[in-house]
Amino acid sequence: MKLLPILYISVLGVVSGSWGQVSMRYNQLGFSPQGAKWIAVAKARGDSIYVYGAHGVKTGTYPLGPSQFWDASQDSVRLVDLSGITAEGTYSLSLPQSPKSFSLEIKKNPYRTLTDGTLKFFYYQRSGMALLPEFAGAWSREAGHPDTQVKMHPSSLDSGFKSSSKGWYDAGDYGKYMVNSGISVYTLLSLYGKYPERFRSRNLGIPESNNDIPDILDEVRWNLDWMLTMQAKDGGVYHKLTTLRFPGEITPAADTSTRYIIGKTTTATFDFAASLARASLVYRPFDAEFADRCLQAARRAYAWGMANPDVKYNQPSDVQTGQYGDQNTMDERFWASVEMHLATGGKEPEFMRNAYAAQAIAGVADWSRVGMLGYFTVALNPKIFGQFANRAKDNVLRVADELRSEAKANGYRVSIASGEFGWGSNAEVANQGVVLLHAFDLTQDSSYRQTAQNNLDYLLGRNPLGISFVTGFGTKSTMDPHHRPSQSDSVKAPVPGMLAGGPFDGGDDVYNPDKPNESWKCAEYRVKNAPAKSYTDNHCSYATNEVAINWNAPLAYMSGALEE
Ligand code: 9MR
Ligand code: 9MR
Repeated sequence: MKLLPILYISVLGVVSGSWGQVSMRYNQLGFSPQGAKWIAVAKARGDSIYVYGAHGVKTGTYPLGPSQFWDASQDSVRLVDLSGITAEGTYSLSLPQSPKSFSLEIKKNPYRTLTDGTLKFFYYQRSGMALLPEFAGAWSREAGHPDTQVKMHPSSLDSGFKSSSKGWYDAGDYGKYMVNSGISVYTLLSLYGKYPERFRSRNLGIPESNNDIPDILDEVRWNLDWMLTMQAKDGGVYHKLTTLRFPGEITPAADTSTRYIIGKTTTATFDFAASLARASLVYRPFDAEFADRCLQAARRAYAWGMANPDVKYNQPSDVQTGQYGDQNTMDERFWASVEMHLATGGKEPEFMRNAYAAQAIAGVADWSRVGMLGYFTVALNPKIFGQFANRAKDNVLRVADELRSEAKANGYRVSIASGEFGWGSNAEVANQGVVLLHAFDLTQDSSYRQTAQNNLDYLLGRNPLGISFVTGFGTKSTMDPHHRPSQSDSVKAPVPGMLAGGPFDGGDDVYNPDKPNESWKCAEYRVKNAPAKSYTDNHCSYATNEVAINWNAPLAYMSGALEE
């Protein structure tokens, strides 16, 4: 007995000494029986890997592909294709003569729970509601931010107080931001619109689960109800609702500083118009009165946006919360025009005229670039958009083709290029996946779908860090995100189902010895010239480890689309 610990240590020594660096990076949630199964192997010795099935029975030996270097991570990996293995089960993977083994799952619908988990995240972000244990489990908490008496900041051009309750917290902070709400709501509604039958009876375990409306729509409604409160009498839409500065690492209920409605902008107004126009279509079969309200509100917002085409966000000097500032309002105008055209059945030619005067650039979408959302809508609805649908389809395919070739240039098979690692790079990967899935819908060319799957594999483990960036999902996943509810509760595990922002070497959150008063910042974590490795799983890191509604939404879209 006494000898055992010594033996154990010496075995460990062998592992880390000669084999510690070997790693296999792959989707930690596993693969479906018929799906492609690519594993990236780093620091391999030899040219093949061994795969064992149940009871250690050898399934086969699989060859490693050529070594591929990626400038974004400054490392090389070799790919192995296990797609030939189609029987469900848990497999063990190892290299010849290596004591280290890795476990891989093949099962039906491996991403179903991920879809539900990423959607449930929005429930955990609810403002103005207590999260009860029956729905929130260990992450139950008191209500915070009732927002029934929100102060109008002078920048809103209104005065007094307004009730503006419900809505989702944007991210790791407790603000509610209109620009970011627009793309998040739209992405979830378009996921539902694409696969209504998939979501009809899915139970997310939220307070509304027992009503007759699909849970995903109940969840989105929580935020739509808030958005509707943010419209001014003249139709314009306020930019955000936050405190003047970011609160400390406290629970929602403890954050009792005065909240303000701040700014009124063209981008917020068009984003509101676009997403509420879409909501009017999606909710009509369930609640015609609500659908009418959404369309009315969208019309008024749209008219304000056309009459006030260039009101940009200027952060007032007493405000320090997120800006979501955007210098270009044309893509928002385009997107809103397209959604208004669809929502009104193509019967009011003015919307389409305005859309095509707007000249939006087609590129991967994010909160500031929403042109692609409009192109999706046009391309998918040829009956309404006529000749424009083909042009829009060309735009989508052009971007998708670039992504598909980019993905072949690195051994992780991910479509993000080294120059595209910004704040929230994981969301860029997910939004690229959304483009690829639309390209697949428009052509049925399965190579687009496979590239989207590759991006999902990247987020769930086939990346230079070998980590799943989704909390609670995978064998080694993000544990310490910049997310105030997770930081301030007593549960060790973070709220599940959240996508971390991901690798980025901007270093906004890195401690600089010249600024000793910023002692709360992170120790240096960046890897020189390797943005894809510049990540730290520490709550200090809002530039790489925060979570956000506009990052989870495209992940939910990808997971929902790829689950069957
Ligand atoms: O928590 C804030 C996060 O949501 C923002 O993305 C980030 C950048 O604006 O700022 C975070 O808040 C920090 C604040 O700017 C300075 N004090 C420390 C806060 C928490 O790290
Ligand atoms: O997602 C936003 C990113 O594109 C910006 O570079 C960054 C700094 O302005 O802000 C991000 O958005 C944050 C927002 O301003 C406040 N809530 C947290 C968001 C995610 O970090």
